[in-house]
Amino acid sequence: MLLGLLLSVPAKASASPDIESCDSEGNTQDIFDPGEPVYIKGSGLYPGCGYYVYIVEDHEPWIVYPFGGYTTISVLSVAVGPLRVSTDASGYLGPVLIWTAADPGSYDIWADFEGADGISTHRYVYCRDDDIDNMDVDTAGFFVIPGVFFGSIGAVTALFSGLTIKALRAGRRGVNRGENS
Ligand SMILES: [Ca+2]
Ligand SMILES: [Ca+2]
Repeated sequence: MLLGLLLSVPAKASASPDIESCDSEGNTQDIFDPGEPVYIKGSGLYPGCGYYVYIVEDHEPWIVYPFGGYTTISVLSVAVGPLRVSTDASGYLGPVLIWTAADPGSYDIWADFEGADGISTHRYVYCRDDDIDNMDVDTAGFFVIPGVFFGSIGAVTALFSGLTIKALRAGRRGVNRGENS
């Protein structure tokens, strides 16, 4: 009975396929420094199959075929790809290097299913056989921003704090002098 149920499940290894931006060791990472390498990992995908991976500028909304206005490659701004990747026999993917040096911006990742014998697919069309990395940092799958940007804000804040403290100290000294005279 249990075996029958197991055999009847669809080809995908998991009910919730997932691809994710990550580091070289497969740890999920959604914020990168410019120039940092971006990797992809996946689970619950079609086992032993190929996907064409694209990094695209953050897109909204992703509309799955065959709903009206469904998302195709023509409305996407491709930053990297396609890069053909393969899943293992259990439907896992990567970590695979997909971008050697990231540029600043907000991005989604699209894994466009290549198709397999007996499975219909739609290349260049976002359909149910595909998967996306989306909505992790606001509406984007990942975000690339210079760490030094935050560093500068911190430095400016520290500078102003220092000036404020100096002014307060000077004021206090003035008060003290006034008291002393
Ligand atoms: Ca998005
Ligand atoms: Ca992500």
